[in-house]
Amino acid sequence: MSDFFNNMQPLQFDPESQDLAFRHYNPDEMLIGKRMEDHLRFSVAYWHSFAWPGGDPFGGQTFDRPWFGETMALAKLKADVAFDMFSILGIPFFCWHDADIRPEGADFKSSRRNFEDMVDYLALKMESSETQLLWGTANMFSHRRFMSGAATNPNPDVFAWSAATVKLCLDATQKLGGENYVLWGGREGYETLLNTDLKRERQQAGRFLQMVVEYKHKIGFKGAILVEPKPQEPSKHQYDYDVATVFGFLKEFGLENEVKMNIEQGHAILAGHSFEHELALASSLGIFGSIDMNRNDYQSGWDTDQFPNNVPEVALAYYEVLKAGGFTTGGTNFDAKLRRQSLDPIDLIAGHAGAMDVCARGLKAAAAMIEDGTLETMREERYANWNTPQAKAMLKGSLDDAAARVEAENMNPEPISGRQEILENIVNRFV
Ligand code: XLS
Ligand code: NI
Ligand code: NI
Repeated sequence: MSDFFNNMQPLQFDPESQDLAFRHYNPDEMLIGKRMEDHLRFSVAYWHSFAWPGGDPFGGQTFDRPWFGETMALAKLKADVAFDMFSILGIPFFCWHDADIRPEGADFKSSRRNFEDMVDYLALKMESSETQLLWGTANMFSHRRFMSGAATNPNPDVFAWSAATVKLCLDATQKLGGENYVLWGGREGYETLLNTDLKRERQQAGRFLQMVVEYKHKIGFKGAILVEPKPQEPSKHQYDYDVATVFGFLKEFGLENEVKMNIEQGHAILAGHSFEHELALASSLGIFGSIDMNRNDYQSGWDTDQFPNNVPEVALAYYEVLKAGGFTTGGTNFDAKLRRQSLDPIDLIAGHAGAMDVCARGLKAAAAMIEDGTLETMREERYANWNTPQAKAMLKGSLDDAAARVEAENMNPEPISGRQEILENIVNRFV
């Protein structure tokens, strides 16, 4: 136990509270047959809350945390504070990158030792905590050695370093009982095609992912391997652009039954989609895994990683999650950071607590829309004519068959209203 949060007690569910409390997030509340906590499966991102110094492109560190610095003692203090926050929030999961939890060593070996010692320390902390590991991942984008990519690097030694890093992180994820392993390829892309062999780089990335899956099976890791799509930032163009692009990539390398998606709200927007589009598409392709629930600023156009605060948006996202059958190994990870002026310990708690409430409201609305059923009924009715034997047979027939039927039945299809406004009005009853 550290004194960073000044002995703050766990937050309670109290809809009337004028103080810091959950007004909507009530872990035990039942919604369509499941506890709210088990629907949402919230997770804290170690990197934003405990490793990020508050910098922006025009200025450096604004946060003054007592654990900043590259020593093992400070890394342990950081972990103590993290677990204090997990218990104040009653958060069921957390996520890390290797670089968030351990000090960087002088070479690979010493970084590995630091990492393994910190994994043991986290295991110890987890013994006396309710918080489990949602996923682990490797930071293969911050250090300058990854400046030209990890698996897609023109230098094969960086590929090797990356392979060694993921191996280590998968072992650690398994050791800590992690439910998933995530790969986000921040620099798996390019700045200019003038210096880039795109064909070769995609092959390298595909082989790398196959090697990760092979290793997962070798060690018997039971969790899911998840890829997190993002179109750009930091690279000008990233190969894991969006769900559709990654699905094509998985098919090409025979991985479509091995890898699922970790879909981030802000990344969906950067790719020119809505969050619910990416969720619905992943679900329809059988590759829906988990979500990173953090929004962008709609004016700045960058991945600003803000806590969610828009209930109608969040409701439509959870509507798709529920229609997909809900999370299995996945969850709702707040890959979100405070604004750089939010300096105080209380800001960290309030940021997460508020986001948990926003998600709870969204989930309640989504569950109510499912239970009400009107939206789904209207959607199904729109396709009702496809249930006729003639319509079903048409998909097995030829262009000739269809053409013959048009003339034989003297068809003259009349357009039918799509009822978008009516549907949006129905959604508005619930949010
Ligand atoms: C960055 C990504 C990153 C991943 C984990 O935009 O969202 O934080 O979630 O590497
Ligand atoms: Ni992101
Ligand atoms: Ni993310």
